[in-house]
Amino acid sequence: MESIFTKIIKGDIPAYKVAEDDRFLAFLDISPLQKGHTLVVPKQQTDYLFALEDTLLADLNLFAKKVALAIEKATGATRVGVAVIGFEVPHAHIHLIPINTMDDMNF
Ligand code: DGP
Repeated sequence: MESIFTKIIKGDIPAYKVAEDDRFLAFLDISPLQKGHTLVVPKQQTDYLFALEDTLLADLNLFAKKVALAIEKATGATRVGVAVIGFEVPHAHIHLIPINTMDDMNF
């Protein structure tokens, strides 16, 4: 079954896209913990982040780094926090959350 993120990747449901290439997509989280909270996903549907093949996982992280630096610049945040949760949506993803203090990461 298609995940909600696959539907976003295919353009079947809308999302605010932050960055995209042929293998990865970054878009704003629908329930942001902070302004600029972004999800980075592989276009290939895989349930769990750590089930990704090594090269794809490594490249996803490099893509996430570029997005994180851009978020940092755009929001003026001190840091971009990284979270891997994956309870709600069974499609590998990384949360990038702009933060200024540890309290910003409370969830
Ligand atoms: P988790 O699987 O627990 O890492 O949480 C999934 C995140 O995905 C959660 O922060 C909300 C977000 N999310 C769920 N559905 C949608 C959607 O349709 N659009 C967008 N942009 N984000 C979504």
